[in-house]
Amino acid sequence: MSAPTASNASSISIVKPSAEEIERRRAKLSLLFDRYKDKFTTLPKENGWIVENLYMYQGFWLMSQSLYSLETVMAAQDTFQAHPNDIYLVTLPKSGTTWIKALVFAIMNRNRYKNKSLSTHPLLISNPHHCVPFVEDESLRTEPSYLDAHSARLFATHIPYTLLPQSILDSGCRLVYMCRNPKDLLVSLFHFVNKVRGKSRGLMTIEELFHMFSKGVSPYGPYWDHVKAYYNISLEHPTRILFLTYESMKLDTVNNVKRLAEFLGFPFTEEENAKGVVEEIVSLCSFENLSEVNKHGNFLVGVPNNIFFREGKVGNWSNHLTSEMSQTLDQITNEKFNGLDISF
Ligand code: PAP
Repeated sequence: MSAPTASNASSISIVKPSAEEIERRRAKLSLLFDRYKDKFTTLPKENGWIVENLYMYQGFWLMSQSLYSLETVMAAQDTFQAHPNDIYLVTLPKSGTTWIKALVFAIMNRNRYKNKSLSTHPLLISNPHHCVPFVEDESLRTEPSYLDAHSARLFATHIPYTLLPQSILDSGCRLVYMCRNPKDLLVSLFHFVNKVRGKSRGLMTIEELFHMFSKGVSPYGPYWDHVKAYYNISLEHPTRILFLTYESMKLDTVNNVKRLAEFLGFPFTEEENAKGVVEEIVSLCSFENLSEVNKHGNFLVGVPNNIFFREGKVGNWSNHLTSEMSQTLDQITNEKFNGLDISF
């Protein structure tokens, strides 16, 4: 069988935004802060993890006054237009967003780069986050991120299922959801949050973050509600939503990449399988390779590219959580996921 659609991914100009573009986006962001500011003065709030506050909006905790925030989610809800052949990669922060972005981008664009020098592949010269835009970011762009809107467009998002822009729900497009063991996710967030906060804003302890996380107060959380909603909908619509875990991806990346490609309509041909194309993609997107490519430079001001690459392992939580913390999180997870076939 051939893979006729592997060249049908929309082209995206994968360049780091210029200083002027960043300035224009910043101006748009402050307009959004202004436009939506009255909408959440009455919402319950808690201390934010990265920025000052998290607000409870339609059942989920979202940051405000930041790039990926209540305001940008509200703007996406108001203006984002999905297309039926779009693909959305959905994750909670620190569930493997960077990895799944790289893998799906590499799967969809494999024919575009196959005859070119490997060193020109976007994943070898830029951060995967520059290759796949966030839905939450889209309203800030001054230029559309996709020129050819008729082909499959690839986006990522952290937005909970019930808060997705209506056009995504209505369009019938495909979604891939990747979740991760909450204990590893929490530890990954702990490191990320403190790197972003830096010493000037005061570091947060794992105890503080554990306490908030267990209560459900975490960016785009409660963790369990986010995961459960996508899991349930993936059972109802298995051809629309593919549910994956970071842990199963780590365990058998090759077969999961094949599964992903099939699901997305970009299956590998027998010839590609025989030539080892799947293994090439897995190696291109490996933690070792991407962390080397992203060793230097900044993704955003104050956010270095290497912040997205730390250990890349399963089970790192055991170096940071006490056995009481681990037991508490296991207990909550067992209760919340009772009857669901989700294991890590
Ligand atoms: P984001 O949601 O802010 O984009 P995300 O990419 O989901 O972050 O999370 C980063 C985690 O994925 C890090 O996990 P750690 O802190 O436990 O180490 C990071 O190391 C891991 N990661 C990044 N790239 C890869 C990869 N290619 N393979 C496996 N894990 C990866």
